[in-house]
Amino acid sequence: MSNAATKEEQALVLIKPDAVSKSLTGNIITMLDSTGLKMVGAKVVKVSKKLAETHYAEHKGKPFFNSLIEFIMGEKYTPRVVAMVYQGPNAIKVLRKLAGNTNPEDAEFNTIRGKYGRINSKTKEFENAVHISDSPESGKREIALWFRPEELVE
Ligand code: 3AN
Repeated sequence: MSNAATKEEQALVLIKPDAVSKSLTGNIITMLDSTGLKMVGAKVVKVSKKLAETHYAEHKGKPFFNSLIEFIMGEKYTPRVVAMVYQGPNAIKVLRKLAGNTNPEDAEFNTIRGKYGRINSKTKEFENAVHISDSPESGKREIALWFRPEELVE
C-alpha cells in the first residue's frame, strides 16, 4: 500500500533549449537516471506558442512571462526541447532536489542547475537547463499537455 513516505508519482521533465544546444542532454539524463526513478516517456518537441503559454499559464502577467515563452519556443537557442516523464516514489521531491534552485546562481553545485545553469549576462534571464513539475497535480496537468497516454510505457 502506498503512503506519504513512498508515494508513486509522475513528473514532467523538460530539458530546455539552452541545455539541448550545449549538448548536455546525455549528461542530464544520466543524472536523472541515477535517482533510480523510471523514465516512462521521452521525445523531442518543437514547442508551439499555445503549448508554451498553456504550460506556463501560472506565470502570465509576470515580468519574465514573454521571455519565458520565447525561450521555451527556442527563439534564443534551438527549437528543440527534450520532454520526458519520470515515475517512482516521491518523484517530484527527488527530481526537484536534483534540479536545484530556480535561480542557477543559488543552486548547489552538484545539482543540474548548479552545474549547467547560468544567468545570461546580456538578457539577465535564468537559463536553468530543466523544468520539473512542482507538485503531483501539476505533474498530471503538464503530462497531459505534452504526452498522449499511449506514449507512456509504465
Ligand atoms: P521552477 O522551474 O524552479 O519550478 P518556476 O515555476 O517558479 O520555477 O518558474 C518557471 C520558470 O520561470 C523558471 N524555470 C525560470 O526559467 C523562470 N523564472 C522564474 N522566476 C524567475 C525570475 N525571478 N526571473 C527570471 N526568470 C524566472
